[in-house]
Amino acid sequence: LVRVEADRTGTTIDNLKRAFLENLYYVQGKPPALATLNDYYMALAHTVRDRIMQRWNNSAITYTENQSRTVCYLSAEFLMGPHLGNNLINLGLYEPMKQAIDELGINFDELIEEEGEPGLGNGGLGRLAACYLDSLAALEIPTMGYGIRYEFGIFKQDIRDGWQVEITDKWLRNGNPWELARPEWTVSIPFGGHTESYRNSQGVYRARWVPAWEVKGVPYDTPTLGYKVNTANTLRLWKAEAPESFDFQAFNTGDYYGAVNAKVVSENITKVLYPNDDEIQGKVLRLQQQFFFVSCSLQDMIRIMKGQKIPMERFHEKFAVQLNDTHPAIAVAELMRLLVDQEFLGWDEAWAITQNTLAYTNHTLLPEALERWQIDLFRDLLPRHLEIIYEINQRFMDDVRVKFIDDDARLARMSLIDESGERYVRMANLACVGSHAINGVAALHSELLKQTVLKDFYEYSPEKFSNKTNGVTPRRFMVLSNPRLTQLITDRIGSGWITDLEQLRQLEQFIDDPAFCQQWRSIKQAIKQDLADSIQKDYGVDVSIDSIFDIQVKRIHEYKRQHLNLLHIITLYNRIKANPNIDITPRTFLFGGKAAPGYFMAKLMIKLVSAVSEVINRDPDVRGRIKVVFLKNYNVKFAQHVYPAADLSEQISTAGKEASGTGNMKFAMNGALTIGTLDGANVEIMEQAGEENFFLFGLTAEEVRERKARGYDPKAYYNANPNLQLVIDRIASGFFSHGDKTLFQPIVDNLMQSDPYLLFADYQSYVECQDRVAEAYRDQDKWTRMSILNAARMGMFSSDRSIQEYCDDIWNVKPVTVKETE
Ligand code: 26W
Repeated sequence: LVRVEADRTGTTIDNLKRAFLENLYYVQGKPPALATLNDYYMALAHTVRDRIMQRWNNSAITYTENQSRTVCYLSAEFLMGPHLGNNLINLGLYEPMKQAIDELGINFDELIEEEGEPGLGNGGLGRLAACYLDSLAALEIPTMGYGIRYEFGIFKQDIRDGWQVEITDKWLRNGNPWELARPEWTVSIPFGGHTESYRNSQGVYRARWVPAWEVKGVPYDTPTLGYKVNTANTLRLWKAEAPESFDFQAFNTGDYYGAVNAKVVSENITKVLYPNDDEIQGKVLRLQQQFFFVSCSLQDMIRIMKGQKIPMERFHEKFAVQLNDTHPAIAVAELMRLLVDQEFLGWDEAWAITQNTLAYTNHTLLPEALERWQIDLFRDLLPRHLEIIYEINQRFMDDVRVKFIDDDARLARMSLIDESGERYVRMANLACVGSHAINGVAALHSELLKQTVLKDFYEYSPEKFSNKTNGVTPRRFMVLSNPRLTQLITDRIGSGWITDLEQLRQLEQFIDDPAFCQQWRSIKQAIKQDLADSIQKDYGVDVSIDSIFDIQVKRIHEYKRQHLNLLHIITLYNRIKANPNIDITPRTFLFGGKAAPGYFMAKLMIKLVSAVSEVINRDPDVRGRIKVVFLKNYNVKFAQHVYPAADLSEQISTAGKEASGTGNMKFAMNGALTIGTLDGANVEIMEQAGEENFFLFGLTAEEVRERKARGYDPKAYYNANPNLQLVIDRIASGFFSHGDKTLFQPIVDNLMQSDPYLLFADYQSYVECQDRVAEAYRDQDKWTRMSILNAARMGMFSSDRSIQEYCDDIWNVKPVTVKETE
């Protein structure tokens, strides 16, 4: 047993102060007189990290000794957000640490704000992975998160002249105090080449992959703490490095530049996150990334099995591997290769293990986002995997043929290979066939999956399908980001809600308590003031906290319909222009979100928000009653300031398009009301909150389908609706673009000619609903009651509930308590 001095891990205020100063001196190498803000941040981070280590080591020892069944969450993205505050919350040290730092005369909140974030994800899918790691640790489930350590994460967004500009995200520039490299567990990843068959010593034919090149995968580990438990799990991210032998070989033959080039090519694999969360691009580098991290992770699991002397036949008993969308779906073929070619298991046994190990979560219905790889590209990179996929497919097609006799069309649709034109490997089909469980991420989405993109697979194996409605962690998105509300709630109902969010229902008893309602309201106002101050500082725009804070923050997408929001804003503006003395409920419209760099329409939508804001914010007729601001570089860190400040949450995607949404949940649990369509998890949010506490508008998914089948004509809506006409004509006339009629023409033309996301069909319903919002806000007492009821009824959207369902229904895994030493 190692004894560690109080200075290293003690938690009294004096221990913390001394530890902080020591870390400043010995880790940063600075006396206070020379320390920068970043030095202070780093010293604080190390002080926190020292207090994590014992939990991390004890967890590792416990899991090893008990050979614990372990969840492996495979995800190409983990959008973790800043670690410092979250770790302090989970350690239960936030308040003491704040006191210690403040007593040293250093502003603690400034140090929290100093931390950047590892932007290793695009949006919903990556953030969900991070929430799930938090809940897995809170529930004491042995877990490994496996992913990619991108050198550059999602780009930093600047806005210049109203346009998005992308800046490289050098998140590792100042060092990363939260990770430890583990070079001793480096693995080797083969690529390219060809396959051969050979006879083993018993004379049995086996396949062998003779790769053309290889790269090294080096693991970097970050601890993920559970809330006030001793569990510290691991997020293991892989960095690609050139194998040294490569350099030496080439160097010895005199090809120095060839050697350097090989190094560059290898290390490129984990250079940058693909910033798309919509369309697939079919780039070989992305397939390299996917195979790289999947192979690293599966080889790591095999190493762990061997270390614990567990026979390979029991792989599925040791590990439950979740595929976060199809990005890691190559795991189906790679696990087969490792078990058959490397561990010499028979095909049938390996296949049973593979299916029992893997499970697949689908996150999107958009057909353009379904991953597929050109056969030639796939074969060049992964020749052995293509053979394995053909073998899986042949057996699978035989099974389908038996179950659905004489149905060639079905066979063609279900085949792992798309042969309708140019040939492709279909990753969703591969994931379905290789998994024992398949799930969608909200009730509606899971139903639509069964009726549309995965229909054939549902009919073939209905028992594999289930729904797991998404959730978010209340530790980061309430306790950390909204301390004032947390305090108020805890004062009334105790702190049990933090790990059992259903307990928020106890707040319902206070909706008629005027003191409580007053406190609830003044907290919201105070938070709005903080955001208003930062908007004034960063954008020079004055916003009133008595206006409705009406917020839409999420990736910019046509299906998410930020431009429908704009149509409403312009409608209000037109009303003011027609009648400057009109009585209007003041509103502050806030937008935030990144557009994929190659997504022209999304970038033009950002420009339109900026253009509209410029006109409206300075038109004297408006008299400040409506304001529009595009908040640049929306990320997790900024999100934490945004959700608590919202009055109204915009969740206005075309019904049937948003798989779930998770921002919708973060808003509602912080007391925002939602204006939304019956899409994704909005359906369940409304069910929970009660229809009377939710602003519903728009066509249902079913109606959208019918409308399109019947032949949708946006012009008919335009011709029939003078207000809509006025809005569209304003944009088309160049009113928002200094007279330039061409600038926004692509948006206008798109809406007038096809309107694929049915903005025009939903316009009237949306505007009328917004009028109800404006009316409701005038009755502040009523609004506050609705706000409290929303928060009180969001218990089911804790990621603890989601994870419990995954544990029970898919992973079959139980908590393992980690004991405290000393
Ligand atoms: C290959 C390009 C690509 C990249 C990422 C295609 C698709 C994706 C993701 C699946 C997109 C994504 O983040 N989906 C979101 O997942 C969230 C978590 O389940 C849901 O809440 C969102 O509704 C869904 O859009």
